[in-house]
Amino acid sequence: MRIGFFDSGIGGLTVLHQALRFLPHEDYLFYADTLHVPYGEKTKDEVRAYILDAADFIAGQKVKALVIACNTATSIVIEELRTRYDFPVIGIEPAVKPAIERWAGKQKKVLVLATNLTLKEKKYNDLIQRIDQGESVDSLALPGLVQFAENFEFDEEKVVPYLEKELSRFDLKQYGTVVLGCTHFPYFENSLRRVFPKEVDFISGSIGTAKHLRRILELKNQMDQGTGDIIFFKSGVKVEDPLLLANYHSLFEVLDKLS
Ligand code: DGN
Repeated sequence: MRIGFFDSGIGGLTVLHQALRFLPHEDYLFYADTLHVPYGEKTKDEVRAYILDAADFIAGQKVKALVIACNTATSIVIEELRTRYDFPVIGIEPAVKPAIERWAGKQKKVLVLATNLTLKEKKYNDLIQRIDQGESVDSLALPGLVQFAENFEFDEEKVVPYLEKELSRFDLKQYGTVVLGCTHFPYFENSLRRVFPKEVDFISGSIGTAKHLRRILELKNQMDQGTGDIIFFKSGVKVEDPLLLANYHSLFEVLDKLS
């Protein structure tokens, strides 16, 4: 049986990319809700309804697990999805904890980049309160990066000026780690590196999510002997267009060059 992956758009492919590394002998179904992307600027109720629709569709395709490869969606509905289905549902959240632990006592702060909705949600605010009362964490929403990614626009000459403008009010020297708290952001690691001082490191939750998925399948004895095959859906419609499929696959190459 396939493993379902869900995101509002192509961001989730940054998580699927890691799953293909850790679980190459599985087959996958990737669902992008491109009709409703971006989620980050919508209301919680709107986004919740879109996710439940998409997740029900994916469940109808008979998957053995579902990865919510979207920080925004995870922060809103992960608990609800876990009670809704009888297969495991795995989410992703900003990797704030490992980022803070790294710099504990070393006078460096952590900057979390995510969507507006993720940063507003209780799940994120509880998380940073719990870790260190939010003292060494700053955060910033970068909706423009989601837009660039959805337009397959990765040209650093376009992205860097956007980042410079958005980050101009921050003193970038104070940060030790930047948390990529939106699955669309890892595509822009090279542009981000050009803007931040070179000692800064970047961390996302995608490796942790892929390893967690593997652990769950191992525990349930549900590992398969697949080939890493992926079928793609855009808001409920199977993607058959060879050009678009080639574009999706080319994103894995973009990510390969980064890691
Ligand atoms: N990729 C999603 C995330 O990780 O939060 C959301 C992007 C969006 O829809 N704005």
